[in-house]
Amino acid sequence: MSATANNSDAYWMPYTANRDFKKNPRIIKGASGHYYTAADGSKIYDMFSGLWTCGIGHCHPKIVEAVQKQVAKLDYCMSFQLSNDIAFELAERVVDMAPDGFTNCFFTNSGSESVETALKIALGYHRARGEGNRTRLIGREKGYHGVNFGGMSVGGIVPNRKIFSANLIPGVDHLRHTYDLEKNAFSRGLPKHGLELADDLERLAQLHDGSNIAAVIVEPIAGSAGVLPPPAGYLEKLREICDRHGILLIFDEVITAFGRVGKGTAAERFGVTPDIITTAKGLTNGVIPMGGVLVQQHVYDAFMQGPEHMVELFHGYTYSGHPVAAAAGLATMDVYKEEGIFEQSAELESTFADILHSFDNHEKVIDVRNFGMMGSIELAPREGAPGARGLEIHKKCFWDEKLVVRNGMDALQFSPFLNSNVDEMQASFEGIRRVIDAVE
Ligand code: PXG
Repeated sequence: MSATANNSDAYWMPYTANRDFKKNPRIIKGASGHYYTAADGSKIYDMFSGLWTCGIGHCHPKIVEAVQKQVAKLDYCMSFQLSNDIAFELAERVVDMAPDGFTNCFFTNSGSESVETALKIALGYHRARGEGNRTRLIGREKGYHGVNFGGMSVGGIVPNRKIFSANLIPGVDHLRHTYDLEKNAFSRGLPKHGLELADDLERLAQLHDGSNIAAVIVEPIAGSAGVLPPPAGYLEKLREICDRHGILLIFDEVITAFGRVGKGTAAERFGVTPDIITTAKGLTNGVIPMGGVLVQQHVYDAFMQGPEHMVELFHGYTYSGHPVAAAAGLATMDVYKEEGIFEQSAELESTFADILHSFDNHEKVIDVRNFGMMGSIELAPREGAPGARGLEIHKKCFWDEKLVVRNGMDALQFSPFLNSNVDEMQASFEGIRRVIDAVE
């Protein structure tokens, strides 16, 4: 068969080598717990928990039931000047899970939309406080903040930006990335070197005058770029510089929130409190698309002025706070709590680190990185064909070892279930080792 499962070529797939994929499609038709079911009926162990989304596992009965009930009760209601009961309930629950000081949640439908929303809130915040001159946004090289124009502009992954170069939004600068193979290769947890890279923010504040900068956005741990934990002390230093200049700090926690690093947020784990946190993925365990932007009280309050009949923020989505998504979110929050998912994640992290770092001395491996339940094994690229080895491993893992392994170019990325079974996790990495050994 040359195209997809039903021999159709119509689907233009996202972030996929479409022509290569359609020659021999990898199609999933079901899932349960930690396993997918492939089109041929075989069971496939998911080493990426969806796409960093399904930390609890697939088709959790409690979430499935909540969604089924809600869709029969209230399928949709207008989201502007009207709302549904459970969106309010979910906002409360999410805010409770966030660090102290966070009081409000704005719902979106994806991580990309959460980022756009956060950037707009940052600009609106300063304007509302009489500092409309604060318009400059700072991102970081190798950052991933989704695919919309704002997020792409503050993002720093070159292939994502390349063809849109002339259309990126103006007034954006970037901190240097913190990836340093020479000094930090094979770090366990936070790398030791690179704290001084946070001073890039001070330099930009000197260059533009800090009073013109609205916000800096970083992933506490860069995910898409291949899992880059921050140098020890780096996030604390960013916070300090932001405070000095009145700059808002935004943590993009689309990956790191909801237990991925053993706590509700990476902010809590690192003890560094940003002003705004973007989330998505784990908010509903990936079951229904939904994102949320969490803000501290002072951010919300800045907007709550002027005539009460006026809309305070001219921004929102038709599906903001969608009742079925919110039902999935509420059930997800219940499972996180009832099953102690964040605690399980924290407990598994050192075993996961041991397994990953058993690849440190492999001849094809140039780096191994980990933090929480996030990890990467970076392979040496093949001469003249960067990314080819990574993709071949992804495919061979699927067909020969019945494993889903994500590759970003030659970096294999791992997002194990937060409630992984250690034996299964170990066995899956043995499968990967066989594949790494076997490929050229
Ligand atoms: N911010 C961060 C930090 C993300 O990781 C987004 C924003 C965008 O979310 P949406 O829901 O619009 O896709 C993401 C998404 C990878 C990978 O391989 C990760 C993402 C997307 C694609 C690939 O790690 N994360």
